[in-house]
Amino acid sequence: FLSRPSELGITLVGFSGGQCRPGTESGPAVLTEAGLLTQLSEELGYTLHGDEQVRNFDEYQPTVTGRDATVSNSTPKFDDPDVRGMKNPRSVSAVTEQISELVYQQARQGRLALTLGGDHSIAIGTVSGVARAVRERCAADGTLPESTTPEIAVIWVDAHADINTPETSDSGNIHGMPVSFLTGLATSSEKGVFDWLRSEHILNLNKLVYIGLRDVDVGEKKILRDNKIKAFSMHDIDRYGIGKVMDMALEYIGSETPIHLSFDVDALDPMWAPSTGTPVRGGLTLREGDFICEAVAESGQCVGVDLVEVNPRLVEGGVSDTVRAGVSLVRCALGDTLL
Ligand code: HAR
Ligand code: MN
Ligand code: MN
Ligand code: MN
Repeated sequence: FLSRPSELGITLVGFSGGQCRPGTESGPAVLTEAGLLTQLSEELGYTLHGDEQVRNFDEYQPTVTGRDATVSNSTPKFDDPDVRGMKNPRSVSAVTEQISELVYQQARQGRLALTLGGDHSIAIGTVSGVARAVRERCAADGTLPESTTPEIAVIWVDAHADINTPETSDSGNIHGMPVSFLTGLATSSEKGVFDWLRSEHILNLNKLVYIGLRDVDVGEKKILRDNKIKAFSMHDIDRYGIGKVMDMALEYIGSETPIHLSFDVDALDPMWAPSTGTPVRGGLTLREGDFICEAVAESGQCVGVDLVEVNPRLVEGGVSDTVRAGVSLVRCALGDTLL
């Protein structure tokens, strides 16, 4: 199909404004300090392109008042009052608009777009950028086989569904909403608040597959049901095993559709990944997480990968576990094999 590209387009996004716990802005730094990018080039043989320096979106970060402090939304560095209950709406919109363009520029050249976050709000940028690039490459220049679907599929691996609309969200944290904006379930015409999203950025609701869900809000469950969204919860993984779940997920997507994998590290059980803002017990083992990534890589359909929600500020002793897990997940998603 898309034969494994040897070129990687990297975007390192130090950003935490999609939620209230400072720390995820250091996620890309700790992952790269652990040697992830070096391993990708030296061991897996990728040529790296793009933004290999971490972009710290400092001017868009909410004010941090101290270690583990809750961000005071009343004193952001960036003047950014709530809109429809959303916290830091202009900051998240501005940052994700930039990410979308950066990721698009990588993906349009046929590079696999790897993004390290950052909280999960950044996927508004990554998924929209990859979706636009694939649509364009299918329409225009024959750089993809003719049978390729001009739309991407997204495999969203997470304890959470992240599909709240501003109206259904209890928290107002935008990292709980990216899927609703990406699929057009939520829209905004407020100036500077996701008004940059166009039809070429949008993900089809029937091309979305969840894996690992176990903490889904009541309003989100209704959205999943009403829209018949494909979801494999932890219950399904218990019932079928991760091997069968991946077979079903990939069959649902079909073999001609490019896949973007958006992996929230909190999909893993906190036993494996404790340093994350909203840990939920009863999650994936590290091997189940790695298997998901391996299966996506093996499909040959992968065009984009995100790893998000690594927060080195939380759980002092657990940071290295979480970072090691993150490194392993990304390596597997990029085609590393056990033998
Ligand atoms: N559903 C809750 C909310 O919307 C919690 C979302 C937590 N999200 C993440 N990303 N950690 O998956 O606020
Ligand atoms: Mn998430
Ligand atoms: Mn999550
Ligand atoms: Mn919850």
